[in-house]
Amino acid sequence: MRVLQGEALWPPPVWLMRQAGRYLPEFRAMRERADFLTRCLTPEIAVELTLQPIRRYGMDGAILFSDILILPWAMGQSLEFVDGEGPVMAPIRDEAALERLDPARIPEATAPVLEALRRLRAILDAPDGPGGGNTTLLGFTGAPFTVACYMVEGRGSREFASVRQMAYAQPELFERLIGLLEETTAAYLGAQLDAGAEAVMLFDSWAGLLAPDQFQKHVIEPTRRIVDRVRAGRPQARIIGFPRLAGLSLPEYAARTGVDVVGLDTGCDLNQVCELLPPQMGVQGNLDPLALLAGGQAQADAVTAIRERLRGRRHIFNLGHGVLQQTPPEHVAALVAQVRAA
Ligand code: 1CP
Repeated sequence: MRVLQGEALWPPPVWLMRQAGRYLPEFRAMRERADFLTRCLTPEIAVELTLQPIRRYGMDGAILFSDILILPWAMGQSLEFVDGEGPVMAPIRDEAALERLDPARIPEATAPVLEALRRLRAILDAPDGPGGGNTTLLGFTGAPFTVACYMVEGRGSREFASVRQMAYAQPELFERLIGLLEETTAAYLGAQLDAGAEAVMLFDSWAGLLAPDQFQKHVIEPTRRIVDRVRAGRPQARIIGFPRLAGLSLPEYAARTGVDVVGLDTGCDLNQVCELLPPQMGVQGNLDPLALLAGGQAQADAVTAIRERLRGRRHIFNLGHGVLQQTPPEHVAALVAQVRAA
């Protein structure tokens, strides 16, 4: 939280994207007891899964156990998590399908998520609880473009060609979808902050698939409007933006969206980042998840390089994308110990 509020800390704080996940045996044990949506929508389970990596590693950030697809699900789009395949939804390809989405359902459908945040905040604020009263509680959503990718495609994809084609071929329909997501995302992030999240993160995992002018229109502009709306009633709201694979559009994203900290993906060259982003801009990242999978000296060298290169900057140590399922949990312990060494 201190880095989000403007301080540069040494050593930097650390948490990891997908820190609650299948690489943890205690997560796999819970997985056998309930399907994915049930885990997201049962406060006891979501709280427990959020806390697992805090208990094990004492991470500085606890990210709510949930998913970016909860929002379209809450508006009535069907969603199923299929083993070995990931999310499957009834794709939205025309006006009629878009019309069937009902944002009025969101508050009731997401009530269990907000309840989980309330409970987590009470647990994490306790000085004798997990995290010792020092762990920042992070809420999140997907950013409009990335959520639209899944809503239109109906499943994961490497290219998300259907959604990118819709942006050119049916611009009105696409812009209505992005507009709907912009509005509902801002409201949902606000509700998460009001329920106890101390900061929120916008995951734009597929932002880098867009051509530059489309990136401007469907990533930067909606993000800026979401940030403005969230802050309208909450000037103190702290927001992390993660425009994955943004490449040369990263400086403009950092300058124009108003996010407090920008997430760096694995491919970001830190020398360029330091040159192109203003010195007061906060950054989060960006260890290669494959280095964490490999462990040993290669991991240690990569951690040292990142830590040292960003020394003196507002930096939150993290990966460049999520923890991979095959990652040995000891590698994460070694990472945290090394990041925290004085
Ligand atoms: O139990 C399981 O096997 C389900 C795997 C899983 C998990 C652990 C999914 C399905 N979602 C999650 C949790 C999750 N998802 C979190 C929780 C907090 C944490 O980080 O520990 C977060 C922040 C997300 C965000 C998310 N979901 C993103 C953005 C980040 C990213 O990875 O790029 C995306 C794209 C999704 C969609 C999604 N949900 C689940 C899967 C397998 C996917 C990806 C599908 C694909 O391949 O495109």
